[in-house]
This record gives sequence, C-alpha cells and structure tokens, in this order.
Amino acid sequence: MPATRILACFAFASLVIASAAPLGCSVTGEASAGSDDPSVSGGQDGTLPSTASDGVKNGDETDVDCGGSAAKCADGRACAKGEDCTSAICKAGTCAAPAPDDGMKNGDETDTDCGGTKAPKCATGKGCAIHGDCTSDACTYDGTCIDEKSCTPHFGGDTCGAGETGTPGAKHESCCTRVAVTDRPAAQGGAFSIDKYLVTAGRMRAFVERWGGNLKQWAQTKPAGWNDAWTDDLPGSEAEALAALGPDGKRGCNVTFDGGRTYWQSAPNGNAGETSDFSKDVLDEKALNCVPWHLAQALCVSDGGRLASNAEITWVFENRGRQGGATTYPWQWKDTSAYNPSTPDPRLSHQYNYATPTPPASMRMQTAGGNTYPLDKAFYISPPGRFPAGANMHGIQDLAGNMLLWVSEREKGFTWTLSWEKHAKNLTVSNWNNADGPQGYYAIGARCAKDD
Ligand SMILES: [Ca+2]
Ligand SMILES: [Ca+2]
Repeated sequence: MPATRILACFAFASLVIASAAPLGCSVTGEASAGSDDPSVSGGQDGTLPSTASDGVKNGDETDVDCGGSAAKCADGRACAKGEDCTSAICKAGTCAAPAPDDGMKNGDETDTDCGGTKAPKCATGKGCAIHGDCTSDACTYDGTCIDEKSCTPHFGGDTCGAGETGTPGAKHESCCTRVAVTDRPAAQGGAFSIDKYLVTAGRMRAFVERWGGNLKQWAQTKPAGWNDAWTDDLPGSEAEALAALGPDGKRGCNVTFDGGRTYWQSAPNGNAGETSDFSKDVLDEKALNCVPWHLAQALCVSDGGRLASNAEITWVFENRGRQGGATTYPWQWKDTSAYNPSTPDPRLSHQYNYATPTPPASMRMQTAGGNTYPLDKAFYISPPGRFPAGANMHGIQDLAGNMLLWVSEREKGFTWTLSWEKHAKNLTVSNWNNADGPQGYYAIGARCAKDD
C-alpha cells in the first residue's frame, strides 16, 4: 500500500496548486490509518481527525481536507452545507464567495452583511472592529456600533451608573445614554432629549484623541449646530488641547493649589507636581471639570447634540412635567424625606461626600484646621450615576450635585446645580467672570442635550 499512498499524494499535489489549498502532503508510506475508513471522525475533543490534512478527501470531508469535521472549505470547493464553507454559504454543492447580501456574517464582515471592506457600514447595535465599520463612525472598545463617538472607550464610555467599576452589583451602561423628555409643552420649548449622565473626562479624551487635539480641524467639517464664530476658541493641536484642559487660566484647577482636574495628562507644562494623584483610567470615569465652555459645547455637538440649556436642566431638575406638581429637588417625586443642603446627603455628590475608592498610597495629603484631606480635589469628584437615589422622575442622574454646568443659552454661561464642593442651587444663568480666568473651574462640568 505505501506505493499507492504516495501516488495519491502526488496526484493531489497538482490539484492543490490549481485550487490554492494548503499543502498538507506529508503522507508517506507509513501514513495511514486507513484513508478511506469512514469510522474516522474528529472533533469530540476539539482536535481535527488525523485525516484532516492527509491530502485525500476522506472521512466526512466534502472536498480534499475540508468540510465536515475537517477545516472549512475555501470559496469554490465542494460542500454539502453552509457549515462546510469559510463563507458559510454552500450553493449548489460549491462554497460561494462571501457577499453583502447572503444573510451571513462572512468574509471580513463584522456583522451579518455589514462592516469590513466589501459590505455596507453597520447600523447602531451591530458588531464592528473599527470605527469605519459603523455608519455612525463609532465602534466601542468591545465591538459594537453606537451613535455617539465619545462613548466608544471603556472608562468614561460605559462606566456610568450605580456601583464602582469592578465591584459586585455595579449597574453600568453607556455614559451617552439619552432620555427623551416629552412632557414639556410646546409653549415652553417642547420635547427634548437630555443625557442621563454628566459628561465624563473619558468622553472628552475620546473626542480630543480622535482629532489629535486639532479641534479647529473638526470644526472645519461644519458639524450641524456648530457656530463658526466659536472655532477660534478651540485648540488647534494636541499641545493646545492639553493646555485647554490643564490648570492654567482657571480657578481650582491646580492640584498644587488645592484644586483638581479630571482630564488626566502627564506633568502639565513640564510641572510634575501638577500631575494628578489618580490614574488616567480612574479619572476618565469621573465627571469632566476644568473644561472651557467652547470645548464642552464642541464635544456635545460632535455627539449630535449641544450643551443642555438652563431651561432644560431646570425642567428636569424640578420634575416640572410631573402630574402632582414640580419639586424643589430631583428626587422629591418619590422621596420627600428631609433634606438639608448644608450637610452631606447620600442622594447627591455635595459637601465633599464622595471618596475615590482605593486611592493610591502615593496620594498627597494636606493638613489644615486640624483636618487631613487629599490635596488633589479630583478625589471628591464622582463618576456619573453613583448617587442613584437622587435620580429625577425620568431616571436622570446627578441633576443635583457633582458639577455646576455650562449651559447653551450663551457663551461661558453656567447654572448652579449644587456641586461636589459646597455650591448652592440657583437655577439661573450666570456669566463666568473673566477676571477669575475665562476658561473653567473645578466645579463646572457639562451635560449634553438635543432638540427632539
Ligand atoms: Ca483528508
Ligand atoms: Ca455576508
């Protein structure tokens, strides 16, 4: 039998060249536990049968060394059913080439008939490998097309909600989750959508990094809702973006002066002492602060919306669409137990009541007035959604507390929604005082909204 085995192999070798199949022709006169023994089968322990690369069509193969329990067959080889083919399509006994209309995820498609180099782009919710696979140009770190480009990373992208990341019982979702508010009458502005969560530092990082910091170039793409008059106030390079999100020209944004920032960067302006005490991942989850108004507006526009207005924030803060009448604080649609804004309360991030879990041993401490506390004030800024008991009747989180907010009514306008520090409630638009530095504050952040 050795002679015939070798011959079979040579005969196959020429066939192989024609079909460009892998050369598996190591058959010798010793090979052989019965090339045509139908009892040979594999797969039970996850390995291919010994006949899977013997250069002969045998066992349950549908073509030489492919199909059945051997490797899947390339396009053009013989098959019995879709499972025999790499394309998953068996047409009239032959493996068909992947097509964008064959109802299968095949070729380099990232989901059924979409993504990759040949099929159309994928809709929201479909699988993807890179941003370019998605019609939204937004592929998450774990391979799903979403609507908003800034929520594609993990930290600050899908770490919003109750519980800390990595702890049992944490209930997290996309930080770009939007809530439709349909209970505002047309006479008062009508329906709108508003982000359930405050903008995270990680969302800003995704935006900045996608453009290499050159957000002037982003503005030149004429995004819907962007005003060209604002473009001069955007960074034009990575260095300018880091400066815009760094400590200078702001209040409370110097770590070394009892402030803190949540947009991580290494040694701002070469000052190692200004490096945050917390890691990039930890900060990316937190609400963004020390952000200039124009940069916050640009992020929201990039995600298809704009900064929420004070009117919209007030509407949901006070549950104004409520049947039983408006409330003073967001949670009071269901919880009317006593609240004293001068003391810490578990319903909101206020009065320094949030503490970053497991801070690094290297965290700098400061002693003043007999108390010792973290020097880097980012310690007190929470990731959005960590105070679920304070949600309004639509489920919107952190309406009270954590950050005061830039608003869309006017440039550098902000509203008082209580903060992680001690700021009070006063839902009117204030102008950021240029004398205090034009570009940001450690307790002003952002929330995006959208016309409906
Ligand atoms: Ca074989
Ligand atoms: Ca397909």
